[in-house]
Amino acid sequence: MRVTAARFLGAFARPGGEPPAGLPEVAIAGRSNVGKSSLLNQLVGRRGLARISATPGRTRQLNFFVVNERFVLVDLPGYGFAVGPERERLGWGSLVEGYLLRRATLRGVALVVDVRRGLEAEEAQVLDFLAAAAVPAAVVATKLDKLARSAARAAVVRLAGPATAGVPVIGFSARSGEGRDALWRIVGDWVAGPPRPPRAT
Ligand SMILES: Nc1nc2c(ncn2[C@@H]2O[C@H](COP(=O)(O)OP(=O)(O)OP(=O)(O)O)[C@@H](O)[C@H]2O)c(=O)[nH]1
Ligand SMILES: [Mg+2]
Repeated sequence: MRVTAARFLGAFARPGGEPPAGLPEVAIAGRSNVGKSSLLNQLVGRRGLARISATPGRTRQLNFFVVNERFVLVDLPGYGFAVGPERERLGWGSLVEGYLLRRATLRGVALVVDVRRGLEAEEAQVLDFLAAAAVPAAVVATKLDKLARSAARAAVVRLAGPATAGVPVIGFSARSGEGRDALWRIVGDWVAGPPRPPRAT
């Protein structure tokens, strides 16, 4: 994908307050501080587009970015930061869950995991949630550059399993750009593909 233009559309923190549904959207999900915003910046090739934070859990809103005036990338707040022990929801709350369930223009979700941590209970929960909501997903194992090449490859291979059945798994590094083309192929297919079927309820 050649990105010729990318612009910030806005940040939205109120359920139902998103911009009007228009262009196809692809959301980037994952736990706090995993590297979602860095991945988005690497994808579009604009270093400072999405804000990178050293403090986990900084992104509290849904941030919308229009790419090539053709589709929208949505940087979601991270989960797993404000989760109290009694909360079985992901700590995302109704804002993100409502968006994922109801956004008619949502075409797919890239679930970002740290290649060194792999899939944990929360990631399995997110994949279940997306499958139940009929949203296509991909698992993107990021920070590949933190491991030696062979260890990184082995860690990505280990992500294949029951939790990721039917879900593409790719390695990525926001630092080196590895995996960028593979992720663009997936995103491009989603964006060019059919819209989400209307919800039954
Ligand atoms: N080495 C390396 N560091 C990375 C990579 N991706 C992200 N980081 C670092 O990880 C930290 C968190 O990155 P962010 O992109 O802000 O993570 P985030 O998931 O958007 O974080 P929140 O929005 O706070 O949930 C930053 O210090 C980044 O520089 C990567 O591929 N390689
Ligand atoms: Mg972020």
